[in-house]
Amino acid sequence: MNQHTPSPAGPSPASDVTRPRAQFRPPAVHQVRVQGFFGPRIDTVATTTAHTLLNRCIEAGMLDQIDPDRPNPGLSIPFQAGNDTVTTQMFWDSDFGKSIETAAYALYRRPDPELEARVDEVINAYARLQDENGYLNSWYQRIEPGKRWTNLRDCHELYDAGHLMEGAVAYFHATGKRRLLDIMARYADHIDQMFGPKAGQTRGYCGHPEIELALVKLGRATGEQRYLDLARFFVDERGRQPPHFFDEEARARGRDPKDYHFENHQYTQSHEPVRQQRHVVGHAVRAAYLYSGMADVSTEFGDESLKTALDALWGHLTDKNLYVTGGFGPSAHNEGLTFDYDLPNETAYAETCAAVALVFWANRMLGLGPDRRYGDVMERALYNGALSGLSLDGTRFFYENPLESRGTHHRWTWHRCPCCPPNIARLVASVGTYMYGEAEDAVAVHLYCESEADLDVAGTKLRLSQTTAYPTDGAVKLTVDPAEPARFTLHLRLPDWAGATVAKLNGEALDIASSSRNGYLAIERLWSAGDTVELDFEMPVLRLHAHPKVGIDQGRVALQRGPLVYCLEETDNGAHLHSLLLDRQSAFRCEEAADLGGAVCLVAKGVRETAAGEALYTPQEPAREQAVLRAVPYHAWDNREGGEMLVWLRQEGAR
Ligand code: FUB
Ligand code: ZN
Repeated sequence: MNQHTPSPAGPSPASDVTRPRAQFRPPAVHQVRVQGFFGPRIDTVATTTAHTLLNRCIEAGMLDQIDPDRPNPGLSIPFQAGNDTVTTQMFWDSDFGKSIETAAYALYRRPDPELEARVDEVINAYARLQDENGYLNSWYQRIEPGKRWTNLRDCHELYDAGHLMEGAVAYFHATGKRRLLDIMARYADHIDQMFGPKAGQTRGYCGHPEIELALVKLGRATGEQRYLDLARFFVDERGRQPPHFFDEEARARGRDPKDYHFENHQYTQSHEPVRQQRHVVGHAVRAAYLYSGMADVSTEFGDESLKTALDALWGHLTDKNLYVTGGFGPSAHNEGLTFDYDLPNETAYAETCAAVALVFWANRMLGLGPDRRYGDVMERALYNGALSGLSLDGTRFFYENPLESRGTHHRWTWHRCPCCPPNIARLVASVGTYMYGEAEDAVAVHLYCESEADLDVAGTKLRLSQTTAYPTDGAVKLTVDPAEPARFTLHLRLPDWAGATVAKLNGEALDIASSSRNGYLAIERLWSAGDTVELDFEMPVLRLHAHPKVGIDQGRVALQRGPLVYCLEETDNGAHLHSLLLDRQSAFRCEEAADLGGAVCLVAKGVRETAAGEALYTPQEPAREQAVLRAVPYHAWDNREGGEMLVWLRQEGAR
């Protein structure tokens, strides 16, 4: 299917800033045809999940809420405990936005007139709902009229707008249908009038970032510079004080700003201006959406001051607060961060949306130039903490992604707060776009997967194909086919988990050490059709140790092979997974698991301990017997018989 290009032509550069020399932009979804590991997963989203999302949104009453031709459903979900201003029903528009986006990407994979008709029905309802002045929010138009723009801190109005904008851009590109794009452009115009630094405008921003990155997408799709400027305004304005915008807003509602369940505005990352921020704090999804928007604004406006903050935030997250699965945000209380090295396993919140948002953020950091610090984390979050959110059959979803379960944690079919299902679905359906980056005189391969990409570089069309069984195997053959011979640099990520790596250009060995920059092999040359690069990443099974400050993981290891983190499940290993110890010297055998869609499982030797008796405490050592341990990829857990699960394993035997 063709990408539908917008009119007028793309956005013009901001006039008062210099753009960075090499901006790496992800290709559009349709430019990459994905097979291999992600191929069947995209097919499942296209054939199943895209419909499931719409079914469940509609069953939950969301269409009743947005469609003015249907009876007003009123409040159907009670306000959240401890917060008398928020119900998840307030952000149902965002669930439709993400579901429309998923459907749009699904349509590239597989024409589906029924799916398209269903999306059109939702869009038509939004068209009927939109106010004369462009305003569009089903909660404030139908359930709580008269209160719009009174509580940006809690009530998600701009967040909803952002997700509908993302859906609109994706649906326009996939189908060429402008209706939702035009609706959201009108709404963006309205928001642009409402918010800004001019007299009569509100100098505010949303409690849940999202509008920033969405406006950049809308600006790029429509060519409207004002949307990019508005994105920059929201980024710049955040945390500007005193007085704090949310405090003023609360007072205007007749409320005491201190009457709030989270202190000091860290929850919404508005505790200080974004350029001063160095620590990832507060609600995890909000954080990663904000940083994604900041990275977009940094790329669009060549704003190095944002990059300084983003680099520090990245380091703080990945050095001290990231689960080995790429999930983050350990606490259910704030759905977010607590203190450094606080990475509990069984109670890990690690919301699917947070890992998905981390992929978004990493991908945008890669827009500033290839750097393994970002590419590796993007891969870790994608293959583990994000992908776990979707069952193999595409119909069930995790919200929390603990690294240990006593057998009671399972995917659900729907949730009163269904933010995660359409988030992981839209990510999987568009995963090709995360694999590559295009710049004026360079192309980057961030993720390896059997695929074919149609890119533009150095003034020519380029087809870049990957032949590989990755992540089952670390051998990747890239075929470079420019329409005309062209000089450009091909950047290829060298994953940090790889053992010995061999690289060849047209069959000749390449010296990796002298040709790498920032963890990417950089090959600059005049490329001609049929040139090949072969990479062979050794994929040892790694036993990862956590930093000593992560107390709970001490004396334990997490297994990783290639990008995949592993776990034990009760169905393979019997109950009481904590009684198993991995043999320190054991080799690992890779086995294909037919009951997990052919995933590679790791089999190793170990022992099982058995308690001496029923005593809660005893001086007697437990008895030990030989055992075989079978580990499965973390993302694939809870797809068979339910039971215990464990990522961090004890070890035994001589060092
Ligand atoms: O508030 C909107 C979404 O719902 C958040 O991103 C998730 O954490 C969930 O609370
Ligand atoms: Zn979520």
